[in-house]
Amino acid sequence: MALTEADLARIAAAVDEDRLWRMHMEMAKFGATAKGGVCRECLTDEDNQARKLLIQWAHELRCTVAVDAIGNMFIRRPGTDPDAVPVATGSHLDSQPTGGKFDGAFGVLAGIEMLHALDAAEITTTRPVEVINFTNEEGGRFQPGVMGSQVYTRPEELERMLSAVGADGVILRDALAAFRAMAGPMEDRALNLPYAGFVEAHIEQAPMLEETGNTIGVVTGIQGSRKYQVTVTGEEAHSGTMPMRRRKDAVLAASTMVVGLHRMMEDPADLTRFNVGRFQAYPGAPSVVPGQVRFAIDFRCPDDALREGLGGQIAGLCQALAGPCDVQVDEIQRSETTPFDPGVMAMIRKAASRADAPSMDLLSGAGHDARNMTKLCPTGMVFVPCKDGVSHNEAESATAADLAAGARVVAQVVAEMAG
Ligand code: HGY
Ligand code: MN
Ligand code: MN
Repeated sequence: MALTEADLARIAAAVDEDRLWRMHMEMAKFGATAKGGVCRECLTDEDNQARKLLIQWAHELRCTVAVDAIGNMFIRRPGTDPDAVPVATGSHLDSQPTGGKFDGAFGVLAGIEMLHALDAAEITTTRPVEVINFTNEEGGRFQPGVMGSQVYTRPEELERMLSAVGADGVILRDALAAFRAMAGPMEDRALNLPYAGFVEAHIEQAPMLEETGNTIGVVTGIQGSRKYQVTVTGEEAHSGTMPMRRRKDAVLAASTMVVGLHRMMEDPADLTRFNVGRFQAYPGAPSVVPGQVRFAIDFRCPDDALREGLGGQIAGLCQALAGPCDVQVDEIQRSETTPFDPGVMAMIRKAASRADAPSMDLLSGAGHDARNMTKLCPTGMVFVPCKDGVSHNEAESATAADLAAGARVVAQVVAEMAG
């Protein structure tokens, strides 16, 4: 049954800014850093504690919690039709190693606040409503990122992802088993079950909303990206004795590649975003000529042709700059620029105006689980401002009022889709 305008307004009014803020501060205790951020990498003790609190909150709301084979968590509020395909919102509780309190957590907690608001407004939906906490969105400890939604929507990827080895040497499969043992018995959820709609709330992670004085970003899509792992192999040697001309120095070769790649990626239109955020030299001793370097490339660009063209030159340029070393370039993730559903975008715009929140359309430079969910159902995203556009940084900051505005929009859109 369709909800009325009055129902949607009641849901928006029932979103409690203080409760939502308190939940953020509670979650931010898990992995809290001295600089005010969080270090809560996927399936670490800190992430598992955050997951446990989420389970507790779900049970307090009389919702069920299910877990799938990659550890995604599904908190379900039943609808009147148990056979109806559900509608979901959600994001991720894991963080970057020097992350903030809001990237990811907001999307999950906005979902929990939505469940509170539906209860407070005494709304019964036809479809079940779910809040999802996706596993390993950030891709810091285990690569690649947005792993949970990738496996959920492409189950054939499960075995490869379960075998991912963390930066600390732990295998994801074992980390997941530790979480399951710690969390106790939970219902199992199959991968790739359908949804009738998905909407994800997130901080913008860029300064457009703040600069333009808007509270809600209606996200039109997510720019495409390509991620690579590069392994440069030279030969270890004594740094005081081996003549320079005879060395196979993997750091020298890899640094030359990084500089060359940055030059190649320079783009007058400023569309490309290129980053080498991890660069590890082995054995990592001052007196040993480094025998191996592994570095990670994160390359993004909204223009599909430009991204394909430049991405296609990465391996060749690395080969050309390898000098006496060998180089192997593995592409570990590739996404096209993905548009969101115009119908969901229209619902977000209307919900923002019902909540008296000024909105604008924008494209997401960051990747999100919502991108993978577009394979399953009509999908959209809601952005709220973050201070100075700063994210992936312990200084990340957002206001309680803006977070509540985002939660009001998500609650209405999910309720509208759930009928
Ligand atoms: O890297 C990203 O775009 C996101 O934060 N996972
Ligand atoms: Mn995020
Ligand atoms: Mn992030």
